[in-house]
Amino acid sequence: MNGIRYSIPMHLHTVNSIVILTGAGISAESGLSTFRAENGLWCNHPIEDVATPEGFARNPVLVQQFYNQRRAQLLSVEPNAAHHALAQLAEGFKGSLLLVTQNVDNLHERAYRQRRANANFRFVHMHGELAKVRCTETEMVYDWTEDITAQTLCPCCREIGTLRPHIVWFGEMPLEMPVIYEALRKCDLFISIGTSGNVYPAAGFVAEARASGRAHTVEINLEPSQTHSLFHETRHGKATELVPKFVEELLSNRNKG
Ligand code: BV8
Repeated sequence: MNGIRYSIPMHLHTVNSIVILTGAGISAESGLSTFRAENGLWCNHPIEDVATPEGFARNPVLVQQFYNQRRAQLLSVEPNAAHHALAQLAEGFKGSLLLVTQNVDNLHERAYRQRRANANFRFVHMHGELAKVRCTETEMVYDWTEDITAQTLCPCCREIGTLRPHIVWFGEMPLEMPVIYEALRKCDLFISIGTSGNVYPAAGFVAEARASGRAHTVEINLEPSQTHSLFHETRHGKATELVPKFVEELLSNRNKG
């Protein structure tokens, strides 16, 4: 289904503050599995086994293997046209822009690293990052591209068994929530891209943005999400087709001044 309910209302060329939320759907066309599709990540690995602190305590080897495999996969995928379009927005949009991703891959940063994002651009991985690990003793976070095994020595406490993926599991507090909520309260455009709207608090962000009465809200997704009815505007289709078009509209509207 490739439906566009409304075109961008012309008043949006006055947009000064944007919040963008992305989910697994924006990385799907780069070859990374989403979570809830037929062959998705949660179909082969029950959430409680691999994405909860209890699952990690029960079987750390299984959980480390689950993340080792996904971390290694980062080396064989590239950002797609949707990631690059958002990087172009980060460079071309002169107002304040917060990009919040639920994704733990590094495809957004690899796209905007190829551009000069402007000073008003901020980026948040609210569910953590595959390319980072954390010491469970000291909470120190380290960039990490290798596997973690039962023999991996922690760089800070020089122990084995103390490193975990720097990932927010179910039941854990997502990262940078105060920054996110403040931006949602102030934004005049909220865009949700490639998420099913199943996971909170991210799925509640559209309601947070609408609470101000000022924000225009847009869903860009392959199909209607769980929260699609809360959006002023929905565009259903592939991210690599719809996101570049949306960014082009935004940047050309903005330039009309
Ligand atoms: C928390 C890391 C306390 C792991 C993940 C109400 C309020 C607050 C909490 C809850 C609540 N109700 C329930 C909860 C608890 C729970 C929760 O939401 N459970 C759900 C299952 C009901 N939430 C939590 O535990 C969170 N912590 O609540 O702390 C708190 C309370 C209030 C305020 C602050 C704190 C922690 C949640 C984080 C869990 N960790 N990830 C990992 O990645 O391995 S969540 C996991 O789901 C991923 O991060 C993923 O990003 C996220 C969401 O999934 P999606 O990204 O949407 O992926 P999905 O496959 O579902 O959908 C993909 C979409 O893309 C589809 O719609 C598809 O159509 C579309 N698509 C596909 N291809 C394309 C496409 N679109 C465009 N183009 C394409 N080509």
